[in-house]
Amino acid sequence: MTLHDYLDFVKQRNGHEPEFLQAVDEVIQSVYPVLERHAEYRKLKLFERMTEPERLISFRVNWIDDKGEVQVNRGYRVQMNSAIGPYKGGLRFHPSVNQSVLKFLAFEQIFKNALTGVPMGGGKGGSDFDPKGKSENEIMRFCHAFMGELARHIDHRTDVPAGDIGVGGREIGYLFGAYKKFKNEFSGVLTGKGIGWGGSLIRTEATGYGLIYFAENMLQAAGTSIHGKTCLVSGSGNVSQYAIEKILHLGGKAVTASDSNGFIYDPAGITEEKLEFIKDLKNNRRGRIKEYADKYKTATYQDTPPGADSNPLWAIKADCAFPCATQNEVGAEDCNRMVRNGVKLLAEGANMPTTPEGINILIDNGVMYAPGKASNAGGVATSGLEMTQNYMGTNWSSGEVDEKLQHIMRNIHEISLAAAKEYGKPGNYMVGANIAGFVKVAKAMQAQGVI
Ligand code: NDP
Ligand code: 2IT
Repeated sequence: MTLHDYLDFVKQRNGHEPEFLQAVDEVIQSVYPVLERHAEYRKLKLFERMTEPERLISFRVNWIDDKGEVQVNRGYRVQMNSAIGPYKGGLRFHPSVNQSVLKFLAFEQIFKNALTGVPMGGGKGGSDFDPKGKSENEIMRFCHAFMGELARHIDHRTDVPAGDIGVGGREIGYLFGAYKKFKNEFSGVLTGKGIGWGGSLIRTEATGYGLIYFAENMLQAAGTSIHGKTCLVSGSGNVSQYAIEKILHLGGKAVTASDSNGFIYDPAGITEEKLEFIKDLKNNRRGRIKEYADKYKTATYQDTPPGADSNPLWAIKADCAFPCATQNEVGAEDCNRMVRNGVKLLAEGANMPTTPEGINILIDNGVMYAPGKASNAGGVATSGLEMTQNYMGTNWSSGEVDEKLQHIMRNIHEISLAAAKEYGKPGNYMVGANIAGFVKVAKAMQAQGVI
């Protein structure tokens, strides 16, 4: 089969799933040379099998809002691949959630989880439920209703969900409570749990911290470091908050944050105090990032019109860029501007935030580029550490978990570079991460037969 044949195979079966096709396209472009070299992988149709979910569950979620009206939402769990461990991946609650979005996320998760070195297969789930503007009771009722169905399909040795957009510590609590009640069982069936009831220290921080550890590895490989660098960060949720925190710890300066309405630019830098304001604003008060500029006069706020081709956040002069909000938030024009402005590194905190055209522009112009499946793997890796602690019935200190996280990110950096070099693309983290993740899963599927 040619590269085109593989793409056609997936297109024919998933024609109406643009995000899924985008994720598959990137991976097949990277791993085609592996398939050329390995007749046994081709014969076993490993790539074709990896693009077909092992199981895709879609279900109705009914709940009653505060006005007493019945609401109907759609819930999903995509159990994509279990060759190297139980299905593992987050739950996303956002109105944009559909089958295509969750299949792209579950597909990415297969390779990301393989890169971590922790035994976890790939999965993802969620709902088109919009948490915005909902009361605390509505959130709780929705989470309980959602788990009412999901509980039949998961187990701590089978499928272990966690958070993603719209699902944080609060939602994990309600989901866990429902699972425990329905199954009459206290187990590590979810990660991102609270400290004191099975959660791991550093899981909350892990994705953002891991992202900056990964970027620091890239910069050190190029003979420099994040110290003194000006950084653009998008989003203001879990990943962004802890990316900004780690940039600060390592002596860099984060100057932006955003949400679905707009972004703030603070040339003076986001300090520890200002970051605490963002955490309180987004995690407790659930307000808009605009309030940051109302409070801190060093900052300006700008609206970002929905559906625009480019975002002026990426036109700000800086050294490093960390998109941490959502898919396809960085387009070709944004990347052209970053190249013109001398941005040296872009590492993805979000999943698939850069469009394929954008990635090509970055790579062709020598910008160091890290794909999310490598650079944001610290979150799921630490979820894996939470699972291990749950299985062992123990709790590690934050120092221990942080050390393991740093080690994992360093290892992902090394194996990605090694795979890129082996396949004639030295320094290409995208190709390297895709190949290293793919080969690990391919070997496991080969060993387990056609099943
Ligand atoms: P949160 O829900 O905590 O925060 C999401 C942030 O992105 C918010 O600031 C939100 O704005 C903004 N956002 C969401 N959707 C859009 C949109 N369509 N357009 C513009 N802004 C948007 O999510 P996380 O921080 O957990 O996740 C962010 C990204 O990181 C996602 O791509 C996720 O898949 C990825 N990721 C998350 C991991 C984790 O451990 N949580 C692990 C690895 C990757 P607003 O405040 O207005 O809603
Ligand atoms: O995209 C991701 O890796 C996550 N949302 C985290 C998944 C997890 O199981 O911790």
